[in-house]
Amino acid sequence: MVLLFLLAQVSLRAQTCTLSVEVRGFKQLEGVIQLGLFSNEESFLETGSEFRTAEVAVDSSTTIIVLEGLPYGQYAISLYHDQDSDGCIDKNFLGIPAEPYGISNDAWHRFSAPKWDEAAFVLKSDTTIVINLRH
Ligand SMILES: [Ca+2]
Repeated sequence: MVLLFLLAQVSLRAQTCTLSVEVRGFKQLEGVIQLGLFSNEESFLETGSEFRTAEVAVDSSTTIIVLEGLPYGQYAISLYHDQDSDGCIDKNFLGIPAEPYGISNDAWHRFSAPKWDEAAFVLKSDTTIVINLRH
């Protein structure tokens, strides 16, 4: 009985790891990085549907955001440099981001949002990814 209980404990505990996100391409060392981690296509880029969010001050040209305890799986990241720290991404009159932003795999289209398949990556061990900001 004890053994069965232990086996159940092991199998129920999801394997987790740490994801480090290195952000490059800052033009100004001020404000914060706002990061959204998404775990499926349906929620991708939907504000409020993030699997996890993070906010990190930008005070160095190399900014690394560490996300710990993530279950193995497929993820995609959207982030932006909130230069004025107002908690949202500023946009111009055309609705185009006026603050630098980045997507995992550096997925990008000139006139549309990137798709999940382009931005998604598989996480199954401690990993560091690099995202270059677009200006
Ligand atoms: Ca802003």
